[in-house]
Amino acid sequence: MSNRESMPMGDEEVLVEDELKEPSMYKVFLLNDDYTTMNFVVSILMDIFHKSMDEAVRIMQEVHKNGMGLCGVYTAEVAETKVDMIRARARQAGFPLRCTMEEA
Ligand code: TYC
Repeated sequence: MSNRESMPMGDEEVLVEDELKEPSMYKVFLLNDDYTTMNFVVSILMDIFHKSMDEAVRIMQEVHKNGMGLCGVYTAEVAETKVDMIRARARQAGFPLRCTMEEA
């Protein structure tokens, strides 16, 4: 995005440019393990990532087969919130389910 034609670059203008930039986006991944049930992972994908049953099963199977799978791409704040929610639900249910986020 270019919003700085003929603008001087004092502190205020730098701030304006930053505010107009697209936010960085983050991929959220689920990681496989041998103990978390498939049903629990599907419910995480439906509840936290708003996937349909078919899509949730597809992503769960991909994680199970390949070790990790992409759940979605979000702004930093949304991605962090989803990661926190997954960890809280896994801890509460007693599953060692892990997840991670990385800049897209
Ligand atoms: N591998 C697990 C099992 O066989 C299922 C599973 C899928 C676990 C995806 C974690 O992120 C995961 N019960």
